[in-house]
Amino acid sequence: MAAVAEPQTKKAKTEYNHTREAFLDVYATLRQELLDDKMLEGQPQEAKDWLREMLDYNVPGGKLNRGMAVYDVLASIKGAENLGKEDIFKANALGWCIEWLQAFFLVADDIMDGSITRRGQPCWYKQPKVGMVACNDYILLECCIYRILKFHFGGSAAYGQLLELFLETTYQTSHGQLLDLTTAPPGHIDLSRYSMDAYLRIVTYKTAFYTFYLPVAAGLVLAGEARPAAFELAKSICVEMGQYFQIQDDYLDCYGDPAVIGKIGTDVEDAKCCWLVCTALKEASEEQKDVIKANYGQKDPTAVAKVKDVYRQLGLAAKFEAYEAQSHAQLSATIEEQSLLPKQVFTSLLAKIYKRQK
Ligand code: DMA
Ligand code: MG
Ligand code: MG
Ligand code: MG
Repeated sequence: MAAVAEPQTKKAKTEYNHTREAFLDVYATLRQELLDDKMLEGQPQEAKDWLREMLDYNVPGGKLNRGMAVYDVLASIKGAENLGKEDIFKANALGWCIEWLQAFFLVADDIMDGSITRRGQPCWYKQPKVGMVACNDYILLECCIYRILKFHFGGSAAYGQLLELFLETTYQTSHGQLLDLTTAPPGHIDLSRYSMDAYLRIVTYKTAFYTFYLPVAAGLVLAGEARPAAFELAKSICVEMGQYFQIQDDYLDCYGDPAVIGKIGTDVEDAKCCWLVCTALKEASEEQKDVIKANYGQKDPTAVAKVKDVYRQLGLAAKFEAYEAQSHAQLSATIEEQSLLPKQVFTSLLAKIYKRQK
C-alpha cells in the first residue's frame, strides 16, 4: 500500500514541482487505495461507486491551501533540495488527510448552517439523492483519514504522534462548532453573547487549529522536530493567523462575491456570532442595536438587508480593511521576532491568505 519507493537520486530530488496538479495526483492514488481497501472486500460495487463519487464531490475541490501547506512547511525546514520522492509523497498524503478532515467538517457544517452552495456547487446534502445520507458520508470522510494514516504511517515512529494530532484537532474543532452553534440558538437571539472574547474563542477552536496549526504541526512531525517549544510557538502563531483567516471568512460571507467564494453567505440568517456583528455591536447606537435585535437571525431577505444596512452605516467594510492591515503587520512582526523556526514556515502561509478574495 506504500507509495512507490524509488531511489532518491539527485534528479528525483530536484525534479519535483509542488503544483496543484502534482498534489491532485496524490489524491487519485489515495482514493484508489481506499477503494481497493481489503476491509471493503465483498462490499457491493454500488457502495464503492458511492464512496468514489462522494469523495470526488467533497474532497478535492477546494483551494487546497491546508493540504499543500504540509509540504511547504517540510520544505521550509529541510530544504526542498533535500527531499526525496518518498518524503514528498508522505507530506502530500498527510496534506490530503487534512483536506479529508476539512471535507468531513464542511459536509456537516453545511447541514448545520443550512447552507446552499459550497465550492461552486450545491452542498452535498442538497443533492436530491443524498439528503441525510450525508450524515453517514461525513463519518466515512473522517474514517478515511485513519485508513490513509494507517496505510502510509502505520508502524512508523511518527504514527502515534500523527494519530494524536488528528484526533486532538478534531476534538478542538468540534468544540468550536459546539460554541458556534450554541451561541446562536434558533429563535433565541441574545445580543449580549456576541462579544469579541466569545468570538475569538469560537474561531480559535472551530477554525485556527485545523486550518493552521494542523498543517504546520504535521510538517514539523515529518521534519523530525521534537522540541516542545517549537510546537508551542507554532501554535501561538497559528492561532493568531487562524483568527485573522476566520475574520476574513466572516467578511466574505457578507461582502464576498458568491461566484468567487463558491458559497452563499448565511451568517446573518443563522444569527452567527461573527466578526461583523461583534464589531457592529461595539459601536452601534441604541437605534442601530434595535434594528439588529429585530432583524438578526431571520431568513427573510428584507430583514437581512436591514442588518447589512446597519453594517454599511457603521463603515464595517473599511473597518475590516484597517483590521486586515494591522493584523498582517502584527503577524509579520511576530514571525520576524522568533528564531526557533524558519520564518518561511509561517510567511508562506500568511502570503497565501493576505487580502484573499476567496
Ligand atoms: C467554518 O465555519 C468552520 C468549520 C469547522 C467548517 P463557517 O460555517 O463560517 O464556514 P463556512 O463559511 O465555510 O460555511
Ligand atoms: Mg458554514
Ligand atoms: Mg459553521
Ligand atoms: Mg463562514
